Amino acid sequence: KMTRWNSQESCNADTPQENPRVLITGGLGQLGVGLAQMLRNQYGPERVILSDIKKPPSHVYTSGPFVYADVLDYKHLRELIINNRVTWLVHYSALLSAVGEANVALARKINITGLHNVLDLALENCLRLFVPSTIGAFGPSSPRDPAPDLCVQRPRTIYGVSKVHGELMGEYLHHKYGLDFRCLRYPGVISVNTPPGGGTTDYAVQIFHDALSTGHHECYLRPDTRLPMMHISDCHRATVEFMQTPECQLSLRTYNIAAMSFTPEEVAQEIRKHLPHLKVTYNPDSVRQTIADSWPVRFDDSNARRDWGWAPAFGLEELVKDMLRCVRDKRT
Ligand code: AKB
Repeated sequence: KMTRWNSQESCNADTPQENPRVLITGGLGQLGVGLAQMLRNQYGPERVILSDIKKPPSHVYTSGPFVYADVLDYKHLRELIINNRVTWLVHYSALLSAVGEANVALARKINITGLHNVLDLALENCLRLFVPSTIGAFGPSSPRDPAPDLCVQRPRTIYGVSKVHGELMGEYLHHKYGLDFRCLRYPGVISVNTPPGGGTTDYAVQIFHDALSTGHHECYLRPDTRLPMMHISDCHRATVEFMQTPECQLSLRTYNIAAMSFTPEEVAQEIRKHLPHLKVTYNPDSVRQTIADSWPVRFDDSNARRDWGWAPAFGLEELVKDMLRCVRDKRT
């Protein structure tokens, strides 16, 4: 591997950032396609490359460039970055919390070894690097209501451990070598078109599909489990706005972003305003309940609001209305 680790050279601001060329890893997960769409609307379809190790559905091929890329293959990633003159890298490739606990070795490989490859490449090529973190980067000893940006972080999942590692490595490389590392801690993200895969917050997506199909949702969390959540369009907008913020405005490199916090019972109540017959039964699963109990119930995102103007557009009421409309449209 070629890295700057041993050199005194640091990344400087000579990489043009106004009209970026973007590579998104793990692009076929919950977040990649929507983010690519938002970036392509601003910068043009050809400037945003989606990548993953899976075969995409045909609409992904037609909306802009897609390439196969495995984050564990350093040389191939390097080739992609150089050949396409990439200037921004969005690293979405990761195993989520619940699936990570079921496969710790694989989670360690993808979430930590994959991240190391991406950090090295970003440093070597002076890229602006975005790595998402999460409410999962906190643990039972963290302040939970609210969790501030800077506090004790002792997560008890491999997902959380890998995310804290990512936050710390990125910040270290920023301070030591000037890497333009940017990280947002996402809440649970609620989306229709691309389902989440193997997270602890996934119930909050499934409940909308169940409400409109069988009218019955069996929830794997207790009714009073409160977690921070966000509509996917707020999540994409936060990411784009954060990536566009001039470096001099950032007092931190890792920010919490918040929109709302709710419990399964509260979201069910809000859905019942539109579908009064929704039935929810509770059958807490020990892995996901334990994970959720160790996560913050609320995020303090005051630094993001102050430094780069973060403000969510969706609260619970707007989220429920929009989700029901989108799930309905998808079913017809
Ligand atoms: C998960 O539940 O694992 C993710 C997350 C909150 O990071 N959605």
